[in-house]
Amino acid sequence: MTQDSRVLDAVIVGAGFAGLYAIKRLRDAGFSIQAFEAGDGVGGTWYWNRYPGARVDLECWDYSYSFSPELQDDWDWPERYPTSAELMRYLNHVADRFQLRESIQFNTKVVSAAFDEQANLWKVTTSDGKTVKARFFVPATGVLSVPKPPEIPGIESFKGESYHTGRWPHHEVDFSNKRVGVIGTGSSGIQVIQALAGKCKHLTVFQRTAVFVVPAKNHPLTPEMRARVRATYGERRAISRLTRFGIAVPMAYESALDATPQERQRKYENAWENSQLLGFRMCYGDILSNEAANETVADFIRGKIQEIVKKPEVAEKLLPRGFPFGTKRPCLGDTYYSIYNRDDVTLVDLRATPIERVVAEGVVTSDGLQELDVLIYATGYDALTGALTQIDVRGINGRKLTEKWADGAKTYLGLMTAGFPNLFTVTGPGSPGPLANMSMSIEQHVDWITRCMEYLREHTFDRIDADGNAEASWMQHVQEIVARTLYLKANSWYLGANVPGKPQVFLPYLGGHGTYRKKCDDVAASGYEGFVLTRNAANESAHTFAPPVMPSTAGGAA
Ligand code: N01
Repeated sequence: MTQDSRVLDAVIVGAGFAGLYAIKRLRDAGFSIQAFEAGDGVGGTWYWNRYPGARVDLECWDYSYSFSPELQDDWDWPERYPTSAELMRYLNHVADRFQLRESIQFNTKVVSAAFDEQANLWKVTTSDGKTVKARFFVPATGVLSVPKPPEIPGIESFKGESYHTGRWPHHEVDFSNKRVGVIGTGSSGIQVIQALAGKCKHLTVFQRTAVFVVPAKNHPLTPEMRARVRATYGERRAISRLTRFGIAVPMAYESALDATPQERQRKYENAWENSQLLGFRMCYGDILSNEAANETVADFIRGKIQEIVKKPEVAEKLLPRGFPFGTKRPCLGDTYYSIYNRDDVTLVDLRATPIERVVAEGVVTSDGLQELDVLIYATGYDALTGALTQIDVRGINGRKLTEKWADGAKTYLGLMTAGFPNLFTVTGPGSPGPLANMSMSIEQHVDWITRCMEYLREHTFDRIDADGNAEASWMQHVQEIVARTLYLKANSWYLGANVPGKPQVFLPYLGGHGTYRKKCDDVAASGYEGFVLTRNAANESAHTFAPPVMPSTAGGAA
């Protein structure tokens, strides 16, 4: 083990959207930093997710950095929803434009991070056997970065090619004339399925849960559209920062149940035709909080599926049932349902015929063997906590983070977890994270963290930790808000329900991006209410604040 003699201000983990911005912001604020990235390039989630059809489901004018007007001005998005390749081009451009690569050590994983209480320093060990010390530890590791194993017996015995969507190889995969199987029908599965239908000899889709897929209506952007996007960035971002989802879309407050069936039909047709991810959720104020209201949307979409899919027995299998619309993330796809009208696409309903095992020739269900040449696992992620708990993180008294989070992650504001001083999470559990515009949430978190570090520097504090009571109140508040919604009625990754044995605690904060942003700003303005700020022993003693007041979520939960 080699010790890097430097004592840095911060170690950053990851070079995706969050890591790149953290490098830029902290460096600009005069902090000495070092970032580590497991991949051999920047891009984070987009570096790993290169499967055919991969693209973001938020529009480019929302899913991009807002920190630099010059960057906004000179970047032209070719399509409404950028592909993974386009996002990689963008993030590489950002890394070059702001000379971020010089602060990143690639092909290097952070293995462990231990807090030295005497020195108030994090000792960070990396996969190349080196250690480095830093005042602050900033894992910008993303919420969906650790692929979940498929938990199917025999996967190692398959003699064809197999891939996980979240670890797609960097070489071209040839599907022509091959029998391809896809296991999983979440956002990744829906995209890869649409991309491969008609591009291989036969496509077999193994579906355990049918999801709601609404039209993407993706299209190229004309020069006029691009000019309009650039001209309206400022206004759009300013509005977005105040909204529930971090996106400038109009909110609805009336109940779906107060509208006539004709009015609802009109609104839902409009949402279907002019769709975007939040379209249906924006039709009425109670879609995500009232089961009967939610069922009106679910019914409408089921009707569309039955219209599009010609074989009634196939359509029946594709109808999402058993969870409210929107409580598992809805997917976007323009051709998803129509591909099942093709003769070279087969849907296997795993509820009726479960997978028993994978064998050398393919997948065995209770109905027999499906022979395959390529098997794609689109089985999701150990979301929200997986990337952080993979690192051996130890806080005060050597306590392991995995031990503290054994019954579910606990944080104050999704920014810090008590007992792990000077460790900041970016869009961590307990923040709106994946239920708001991720790029905007990332900027908000990194800005807050940078201002906090500047405050500590200015006021000569050596350590900041979340107060245990403030953390407990915040996590209780997170649970109170979700309890007002329908989200707990689905087995989603928001809840950890997709990973066997993972504690099932709903982790994203549903009070809304705007409300949350204000809460974080108020906490900072109060001198970091709910945090404990201390100086080294020789200096002064602890500086604590009263437990925080929870934000009012006028307008209801997300
Ligand atoms: O993962 P998922 P994902 N046997 O967990 C099934 C973001 N994202 O990678 O629902 C059989 O949603 C599982 O079935 P079930 C986005 O936020 C965004 O697709 O557990 N099936 C499910 O169908 C998204 O929500 C974009 O019953 C198994 C699927 O695999 C998040 O990433 C694109 C199984 C997993 O779906 C995660 O999406 C891609 C098993 N053993 C991703 N295990 C865009 O921006 C799991 N499944 C468009």
